[in-house]
Amino acid sequence: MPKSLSSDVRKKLETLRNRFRDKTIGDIQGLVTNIQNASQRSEAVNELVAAYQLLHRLAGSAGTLGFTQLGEQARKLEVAIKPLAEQVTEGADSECIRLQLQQLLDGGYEHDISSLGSFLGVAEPVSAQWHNPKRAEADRQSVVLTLEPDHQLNDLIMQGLALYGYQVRSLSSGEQWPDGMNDVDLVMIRDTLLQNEGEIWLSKLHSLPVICFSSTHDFITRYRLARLGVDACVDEPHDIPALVDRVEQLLAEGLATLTGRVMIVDDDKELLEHYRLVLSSGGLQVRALDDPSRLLSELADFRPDILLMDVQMGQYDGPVLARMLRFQSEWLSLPIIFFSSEEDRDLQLDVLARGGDDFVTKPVSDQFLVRTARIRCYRARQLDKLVSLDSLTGLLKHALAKTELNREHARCARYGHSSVVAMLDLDHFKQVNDSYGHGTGDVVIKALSNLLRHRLRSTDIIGRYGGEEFVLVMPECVMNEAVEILEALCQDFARLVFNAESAEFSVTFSAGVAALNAYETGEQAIEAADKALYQRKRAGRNGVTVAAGDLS
Ligand code: GH3
Ligand code: MG
Repeated sequence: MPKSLSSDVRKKLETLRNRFRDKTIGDIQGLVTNIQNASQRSEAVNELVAAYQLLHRLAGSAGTLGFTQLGEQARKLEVAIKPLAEQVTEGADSECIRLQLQQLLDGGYEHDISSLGSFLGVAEPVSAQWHNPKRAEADRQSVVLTLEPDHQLNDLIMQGLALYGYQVRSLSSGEQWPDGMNDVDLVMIRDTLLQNEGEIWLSKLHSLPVICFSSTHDFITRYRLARLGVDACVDEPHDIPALVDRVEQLLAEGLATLTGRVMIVDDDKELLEHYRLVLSSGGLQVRALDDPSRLLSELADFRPDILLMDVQMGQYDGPVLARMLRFQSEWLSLPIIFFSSEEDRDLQLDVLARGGDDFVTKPVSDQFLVRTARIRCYRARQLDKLVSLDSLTGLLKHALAKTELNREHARCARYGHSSVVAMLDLDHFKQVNDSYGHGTGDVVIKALSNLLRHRLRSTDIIGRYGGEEFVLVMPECVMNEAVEILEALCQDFARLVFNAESAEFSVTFSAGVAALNAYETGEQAIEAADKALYQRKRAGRNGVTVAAGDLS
């Protein structure tokens, strides 16, 4: 749903704008003096450099802060004076520069400079809006709305989804979209309901993800559904594990494209604060830094998805900082995007060659800033995931799960809290593969990982340890609690019905648990949980066993 800026953010943006206006009035007075001095005395021509730098800064920042006309005029004046400022830095003859300036001023530049301040009276209203589609907050039960005319099928879907911890609501066809449905996260709808009046229906769904139940495969129908905004088509909604898999993907994607961690570095304090406000109100986590010399320590502390940086920051040069960051392998893949008012494409390419990834040309509109940051954060995390997440289940890969486990072990030692580690393994899984094929086996593995992801806390660590073996770390959790949670999961997983070759079957899993904090190393805790798991296997599977050392 398009969401306007909250009045609090709007007020802050207005305050910033006023601060910029006040400061710029003084800056422009200084600019006029600089130009006058340079035009009157050849010893003062070096003041042209300060004048050029100010115009360059205004051209980059004024538009972003709402003074588009001022920014455009400053750009025009900047371009005109640039050759003279360059002559000054190259040490050309002062008197010759002074005469050229005089000529420029006589040709109308003097009038333009003195009337620059009048553009401070023309600002766009603070009214940026950006799309903030609904997002399921972490740890809140996701709400799914179903519109399926077949009552029996609808009941089956509702019960199946409830097992995974979704809250499910239903609406029958013809029923109006009731008030108070603002918490719905995803909609499932039968294709027949999308005929004729269906278009009106979908318009009510705003930007919610939509799964359509449809067994029609022809191009025209599918194209029409895609045009209506349907995100996924499912043939057989009674296959609950497959359906949940789709739901999980869509919800995770929706959430992921809206969140991200952005670090911004700019020495212009107003501009920096403006970027920070805009990005945070767009739902991103932001760390703003006006002192580039703290870049390395802040990066290590904040670990952003992307880094946005100005090209010129006082004594520091953005591209040089980018190159310096690449000295450390840890930051080799961090996307670095420069804010630049440079229109010189060659210079931009040069900067890219020195370690940057892309440019955003100043002035940057609020909407563009939020959208570009979201997309780039999402892409960056997708790439990161390819490296660290298991492709079948989306869970942490073995090595990363172990690293996280060791980190939690260290935290337990430092803060003295209790955490639990669990090893899980599917029971008689070889038989599943042998009877129904490897593909069906994969569906079962995915179903268990979805169940775990959905039912455990977002702070829990879930890894695919081996083929059909999983590792869990439950931080700040006592043993009784962990056993209770895992036993409930065992029972619910056993109730899931899988479909293959017109046969229905169920699968169970076993778990072994150990108190992470009770062992000297994370490795020893894993071994203890693994032993407990095999005790469980011998004791009849489908349940949870606590490591022997932890029972006392
Ligand atoms: P137990 O209850 O004692 O754990 O018996 P089990 O049959 O589950 O154990 P076993 O270790 O004999 O078999 C595990 C099977 O899991 C063998 C292997 O082919 C299968 N497997 C491992 N990784 C995957 C995978 O990614 N997909 C599929 N479909 N099967 C896998
Ligand atoms: Mg097994």
